[in-house]
Amino acid sequence: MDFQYWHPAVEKMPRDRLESLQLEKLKAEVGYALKTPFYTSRLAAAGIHSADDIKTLDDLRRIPFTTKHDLREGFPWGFLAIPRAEVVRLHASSGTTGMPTTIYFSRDDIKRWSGFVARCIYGTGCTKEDVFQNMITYGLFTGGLGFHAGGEEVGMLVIPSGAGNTFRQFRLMQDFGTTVVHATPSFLLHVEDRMREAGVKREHISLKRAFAGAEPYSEDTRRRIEGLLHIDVYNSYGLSEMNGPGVAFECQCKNGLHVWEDGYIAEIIDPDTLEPVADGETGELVLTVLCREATPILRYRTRDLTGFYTEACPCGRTHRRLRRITGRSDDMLIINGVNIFPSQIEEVIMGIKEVGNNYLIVVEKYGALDRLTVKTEVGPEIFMDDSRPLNALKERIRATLQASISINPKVELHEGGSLPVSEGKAVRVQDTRPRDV
Ligand code: DLL
Repeated sequence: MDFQYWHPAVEKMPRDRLESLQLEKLKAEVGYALKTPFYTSRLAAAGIHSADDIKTLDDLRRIPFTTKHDLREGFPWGFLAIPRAEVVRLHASSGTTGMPTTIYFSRDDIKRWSGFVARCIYGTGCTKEDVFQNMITYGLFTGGLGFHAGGEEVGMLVIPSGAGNTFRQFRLMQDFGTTVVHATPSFLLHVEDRMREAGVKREHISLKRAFAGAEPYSEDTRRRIEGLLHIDVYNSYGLSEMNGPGVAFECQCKNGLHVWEDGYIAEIIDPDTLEPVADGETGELVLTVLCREATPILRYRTRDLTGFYTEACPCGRTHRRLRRITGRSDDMLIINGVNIFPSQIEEVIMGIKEVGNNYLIVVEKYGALDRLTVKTEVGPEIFMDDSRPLNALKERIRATLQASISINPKVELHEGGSLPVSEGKAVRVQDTRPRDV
């Protein structure tokens, strides 16, 4: 196979040089961190007062972990390391109520991030001849603008179609000869379903590749999409705290995600003991950003469960590969690519006075997409046999939830005392989606 590298000297850099580069960048990043209110005190408590206190890569372990909770506590400016006037963009994590986690970028940060995404895209064999339809949400979510900029950097013709509106997507594919798409894996399956309904045949479109990520999916799902659409599907991993997409990506070998170690330091820890796991074992991924000056984030607990492949990749890249993410060490749900915590749903429904005390969150597959149903009990003042106020209440709950979590749920109302009550810890979430990762 002819492998294609965006930045061969970096992608195939010998490990010792790569690690020296990481140390240099880590020191710079600690320097930025010491300009933020949050890390100034956090690092001082760990005995780190200047970038020179970091002498080897092992010194990373002296730095305490950073959590999503810390980021929320630091909202809005606690993690900002540069003057506000030097910030050119912000992104915030999807679906969070109250205090979102917000990441700021300088102009150079955006350039570096686009470079990493371009590296991912080019490494799958794309060139400037390709037509790239970015079928993912634009806006505060990083998937849209992140891939958009990376695609332009490669020189592809980028169609900013955004997510949804399947029929328009087919139109665009046919009108402009789209060769590459980016979407969540569930949206890709949905597109395929709709294609058949719309009578669009495989030979009517020129699709060759897809980038699929932002939510977990299995190898079987990848194969299914590849078989149905006759394309190559590449797994794409990232998170808003680490810029967004472009953290780890599959190369043409499609066997594990290369983490760009000149941009990020990846550690795998045991989520209970917080100690590193043995090489190749599964644990929680912890990431340190090495390519951002505006919002340095050190040793971020991603909560994503994965492990490293220990063998070298035939493509010749020296950056280590992560296995497919198999789940999370917290209760965050990813519904059609949108992240939400059950507590956010609880906060909304419990704020509605007619809602009773018990509720159940059901997540299931509905066709290719995910469907969220929120079942709540109603208080005794609501009569279950009068449908008008019931329907109005249902609609109010639905609209309030949608406004706050960016997902349109189905709402069911149940009589007080009729939803199952568990004896021990309340079971509030029933996630029946197949988990065959
Ligand atoms: O999902 C960034 C992104 C955009 C990645 C487009 C890939 C493509 P967040 O909204 O902050 O950012 O969600 C990050 O999504 O911690 C994982 O739990 C999950 N996730 C992302 N990619 C994958 C993947 C974007 N390939 C959270 N496999 C992460 C499994 C994934 N889970």
